[in-house]
Amino acid sequence: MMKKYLWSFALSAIVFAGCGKKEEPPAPAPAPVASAPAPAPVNAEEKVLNIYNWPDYVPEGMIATFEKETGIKVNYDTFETNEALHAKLVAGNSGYDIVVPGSVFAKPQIEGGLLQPLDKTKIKNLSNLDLAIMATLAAKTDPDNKHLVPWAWGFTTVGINKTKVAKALGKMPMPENAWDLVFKPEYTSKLKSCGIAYLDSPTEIIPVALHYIGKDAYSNDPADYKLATEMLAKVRKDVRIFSSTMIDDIAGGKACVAIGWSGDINIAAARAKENKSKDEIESMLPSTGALIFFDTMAITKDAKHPNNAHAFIDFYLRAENAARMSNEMNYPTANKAGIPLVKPEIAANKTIFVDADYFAKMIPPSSFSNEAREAMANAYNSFKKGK
Ligand code: N2P
Repeated sequence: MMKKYLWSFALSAIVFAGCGKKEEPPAPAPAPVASAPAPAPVNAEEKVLNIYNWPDYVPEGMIATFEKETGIKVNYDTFETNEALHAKLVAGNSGYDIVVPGSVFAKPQIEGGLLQPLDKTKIKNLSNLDLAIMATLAAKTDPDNKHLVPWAWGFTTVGINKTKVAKALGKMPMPENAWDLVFKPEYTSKLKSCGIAYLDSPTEIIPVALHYIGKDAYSNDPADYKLATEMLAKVRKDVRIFSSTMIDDIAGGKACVAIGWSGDINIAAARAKENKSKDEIESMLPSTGALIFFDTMAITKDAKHPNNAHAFIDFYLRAENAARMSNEMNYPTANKAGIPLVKPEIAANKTIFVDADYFAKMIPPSSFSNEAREAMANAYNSFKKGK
């Protein structure tokens, strides 16, 4: 059953470029010399690694395990939006060795020389990755998979507090298309009483709005952004929160309906249960599809600790670590070797590992030109300001 969704990637993948590199025969070992000087250390880097990732994405204790095994001290910081990470990379000297952009942003970052090619000889666990996903990334984002290694994938969708939404809607039935709950005035005017939250990022909201009005979610045409913001303007007064703390906002009851990320909505659901809330929280599968994202690890062009960065990427790619990410963070892994280690209840959760049928409906990521992103940010900011 798990195979089904993986195969659907194969359908969307263009070609499998066979990367069968020829192995060089190992060089013969040099004869020992009595007074040979001590060899220079292979890794002369200071034992530090600076990682910049999204919040709520790394299983508890995983970083500590890496530190213990390697003696490398990890400084782990988080960012809430692709825009925030991108601004740091463009400014340069971010201090970070590993960053985890969404593929929509990774593409311009690669093209802009902000990320360095990986030394694949240092990442033996690359072979654990799903070839179909890697082929998709190569075709759309990172030719020959030179720079990026998937951290996780997931989708942007609608999350609801079922209990509160049912109450706020009263006699009105749930719409067939869950996007109506956040974009259609008939619904938003009712749901504003229990709280509507949007992710606070132009490149999260404008693409879903474009999708909702039947445009290409990755349109680079500012005229389309105008149409999207015209639609959004009609519900602006009903949106309570532009959130960068979505898990807390949903689990803590500040929002009953949200545009959020699939795994985070599932984390909120689990957190509400832990807190003994009677409300049921659900990550929806809108009938017209949700927007897929791939978040990818990459090494910055000016990384001071590239060897340590490669060591961490290889560590994260161990099957058991990839599976822990899925099990604890509720996002599907692109690590094929890790799939058999995913807990049955996570593997069976259709809002984490979606069925092939639904997968086929989802919108794969693409990217935007720098000009398009600027126009989108302007459109988004004027939407946000208007009330
Ligand atoms: C963080 C999830 C980030 C997903 N928990 C969106 N890139």
